[in-house]
Amino acid sequence: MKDTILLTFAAPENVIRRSKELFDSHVATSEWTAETIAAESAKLNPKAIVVSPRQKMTADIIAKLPASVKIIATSSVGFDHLDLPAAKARGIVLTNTPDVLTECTADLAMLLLLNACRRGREYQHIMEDGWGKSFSQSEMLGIKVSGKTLGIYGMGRIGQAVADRARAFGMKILYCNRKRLPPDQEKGATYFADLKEMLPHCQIFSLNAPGTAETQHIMNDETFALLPKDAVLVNVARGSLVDEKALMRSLDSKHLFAAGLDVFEQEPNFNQDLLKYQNIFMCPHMGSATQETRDEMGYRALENIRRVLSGQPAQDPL
Ligand code: 8YV
Repeated sequence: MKDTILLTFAAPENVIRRSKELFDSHVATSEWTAETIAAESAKLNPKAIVVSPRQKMTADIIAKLPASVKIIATSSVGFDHLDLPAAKARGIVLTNTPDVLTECTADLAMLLLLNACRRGREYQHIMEDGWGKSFSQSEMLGIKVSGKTLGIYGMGRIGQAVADRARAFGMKILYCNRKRLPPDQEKGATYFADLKEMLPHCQIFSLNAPGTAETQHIMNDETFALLPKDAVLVNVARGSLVDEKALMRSLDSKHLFAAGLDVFEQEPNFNQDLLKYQNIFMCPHMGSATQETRDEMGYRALENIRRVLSGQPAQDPL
């Protein structure tokens, strides 16, 4: 008999197909709330639950899960929505999906970087309004990307993939990370142990660290002020890293030139004041949103479940 699992959000077709091949898989047609996950689990007694970052698996929710649940597999690399100690206390294995989304998330960081520097949002609006007026050689100018100094906060897989792409644009790479990387991963980038020492050198600054208590509002009034004038901020990590009110103040004072954001303090109901800033290029948390990557993420979550339910160690334990 196949093990019962819950797929608690509208997963890609290929992932649903694979889940049904492997398991007695109950699939949500739209994203369940965490409360619905607890209620459906109490009814169906699944052995595994697949979740996504918008479903906050707090200690309260985890306490409501039936004893049948052996693993919660998040289809994401980030795991700030999972209460690790609460799951551990109940003997529930938690897993994530690293590696498979590295490239697409780094691609999206470049999309944000280029659009923020080159005024993509404003150009798009001009075209949508019919253009109709020539611009002089001194109007609507952006920031040259090639040759700029890019600072990366969080030089894990995604940070390194952003650095690889930026090198192709002739950018100089600085990074701040808990640990200095070995030379084959550092690839000539300059290490800073202290973010505050790195910020004054970052013409473009990319956030690539996880959302934790330590990184909460790492970008605030003080740290924005440390960036050089006309710096550009890129965030594909977590909205919690940026104090959005401080970001707006920095844009208001014309200290920051622009920002590219894929993630927000509140999602999906983000602070609408951000929309007033034509120099913020925004995406609705789409870093991993390609057909190929979303399939790979789902497969990886299912593989973690398959291993754990067959008595093997998970591939990606948290
Ligand atoms: C989400 C993400 O998984 O992996 C992460 O940490 O934030 C994304 O890849 C994706 O938005 C689906 O919810």
